Amino acid sequence: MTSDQTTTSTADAATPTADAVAPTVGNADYRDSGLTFPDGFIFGSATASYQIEGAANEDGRGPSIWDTFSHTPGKIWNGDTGDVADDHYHRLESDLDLMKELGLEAYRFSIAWPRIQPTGTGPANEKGVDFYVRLVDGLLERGIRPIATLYHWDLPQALEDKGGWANRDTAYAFADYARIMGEALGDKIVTWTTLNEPWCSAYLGYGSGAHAPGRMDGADALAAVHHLNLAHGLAVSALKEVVTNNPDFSITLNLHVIRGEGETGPEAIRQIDGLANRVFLQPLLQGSYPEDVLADTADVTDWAFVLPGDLELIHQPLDLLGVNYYSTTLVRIWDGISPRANNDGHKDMGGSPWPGADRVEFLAQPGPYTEMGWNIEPAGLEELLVSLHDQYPALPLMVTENGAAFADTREVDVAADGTETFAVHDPERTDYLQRHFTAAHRAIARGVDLRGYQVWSLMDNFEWGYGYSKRFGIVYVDFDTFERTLKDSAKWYSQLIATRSIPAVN
Ligand code: GCO
Repeated sequence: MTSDQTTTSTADAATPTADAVAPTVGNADYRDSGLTFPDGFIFGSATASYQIEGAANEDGRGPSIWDTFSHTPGKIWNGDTGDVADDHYHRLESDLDLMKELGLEAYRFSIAWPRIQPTGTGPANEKGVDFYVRLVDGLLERGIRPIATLYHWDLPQALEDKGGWANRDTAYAFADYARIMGEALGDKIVTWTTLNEPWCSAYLGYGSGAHAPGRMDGADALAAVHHLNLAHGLAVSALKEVVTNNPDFSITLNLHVIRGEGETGPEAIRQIDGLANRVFLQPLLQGSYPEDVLADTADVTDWAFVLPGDLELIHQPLDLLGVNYYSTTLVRIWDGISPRANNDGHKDMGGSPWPGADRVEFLAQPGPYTEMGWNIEPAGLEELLVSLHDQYPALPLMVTENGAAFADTREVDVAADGTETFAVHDPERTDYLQRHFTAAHRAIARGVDLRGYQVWSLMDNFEWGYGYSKRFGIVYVDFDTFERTLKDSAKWYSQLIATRSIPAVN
């Protein structure tokens, strides 16, 4: 896919087209409409198992680290848990119908490992496998491409009890689980994603303590980084042995778009880029760890957990790289005197998600902001996609998550004839999506091989440490009745999918 294949039409002559606008000028306006996406570009939406399924104790599912963590007092806003979540497990058919109604071309979901292997090892739990077979068959019947993620953070608790991702054995257990799923669904899945955001699993789970399992140890976090990378490589190899339909193999990373402030900015960027981005990209795509990261973290760990041969196992050919993008990061080196700024966008539970980078400060950034307090900067998405393409020109990309939380409320709209319907007017989310789809389109126009875009999220759900307090969905969920209501942004997105062209927002 090149810019030649991208057609640009202008619905409104006053609206600049991608080609007419100078790329990446600050935040620019990024409110183009009428931009048309290339044929084959896949519009979809994403969710994750623990965030939507519920049915935590049904059909043989074992406990995951998120069950344990969410049931630990003080870890989650309001004491919320994923026990019931969106009750998606019981509402599968109607949720599939909803996806069809929206016109989704793809659905990115994750498989709950503890439904498949309740203790993380051993034979498959057939009822758990069956749920995902029904999900995938239901998607295919409706003409929706299944994009399956094997791990979106719900590690079986029994594996955590043996050391979790800090233990090398977990990587091998993951490959066995991948093989089970490859055997069950290996003729149906079009894109296999091994891991979602290993940055979060490693650093928030084992460093900062903001995510399950809530450990706070820099050495464990770095061991987790390596074992997650290894798990990815082993899983791709295992899947390749059993699948029969020539799918794409991928991983999804939450790469950080990092800006620096002042003269120490470049050094701070180097350190955070190493820990956040290069410690994943380089082993996955080039088969080595960045020397500067090994040096920066030498006081935290000796990296003895990297065994001979590991990097070859990690460095598997990738068909697609999944990119999750929400906002940017601003850093500099702390002067050691003033209070140290810590605005890295994650819940502060006491530990650090940045082992070895103790002198880096995370600065507050200019708004506007989403309900998460994250700055809205569509230019960052364009910049990220273009820079990945420049570094790895042969690697196709897909936006596997982008979206925003806002404080939505459901209202009753009364039509002229007196008919009452629920409605959720969420202009901020539509505006956010319009700007980020524009950014994606501009990246395509600059030659990026971008294959699709999965909006986060299909429906409001359990937002990890923030529980149900943050609504990311394009579909509103009433957490008492579980009734689903299309937000205005969902209707806007439907129109985008139907026309393949960014609709204007009034
Ligand atoms: C992530 C996860 C999602 C989140 C979303 C909003 O990227 O953190 O993949 O599960 O819900 O990103 O924080």
